[in-house]
Amino acid sequence: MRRDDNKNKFFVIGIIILLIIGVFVYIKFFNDKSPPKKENQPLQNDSINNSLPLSDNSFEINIQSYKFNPESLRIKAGDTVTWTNLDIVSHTITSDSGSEINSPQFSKDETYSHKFDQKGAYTYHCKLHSRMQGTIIVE
Ligand SMILES: [Cu+2]
Repeated sequence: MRRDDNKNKFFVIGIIILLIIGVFVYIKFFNDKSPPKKENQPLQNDSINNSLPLSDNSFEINIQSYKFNPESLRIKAGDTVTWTNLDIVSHTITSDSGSEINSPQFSKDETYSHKFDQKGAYTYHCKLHSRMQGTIIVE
């Protein structure tokens, strides 16, 4: 009777130890196998370089990774420039002079357009990120 009790005890303890080891091995295996966490960002495989004019009097500048692309653009008086924000954060297009260009904050996939009627060199920046700088030269 007593011998059987001990046998059962060891049997149960053995099962518990095996279960603990099993769970431990399973967790380790599962963690190693789990793929790296995905960022909550859509993939952007179609990174088109849009520095080409859209038409004769319309140009596009992409904002990506806190940079204007192209940073410097040469256009003619009467041309329109459209900035497209590809970053997940908002940006602005703001003239260094304080006039000419003064966009509101616009967020991902939103655009801002401005028509340049006067010749000149227009330097601009992002109000939220002062290191973002660009130039539009209107001839
Ligand atoms: Cu910005």
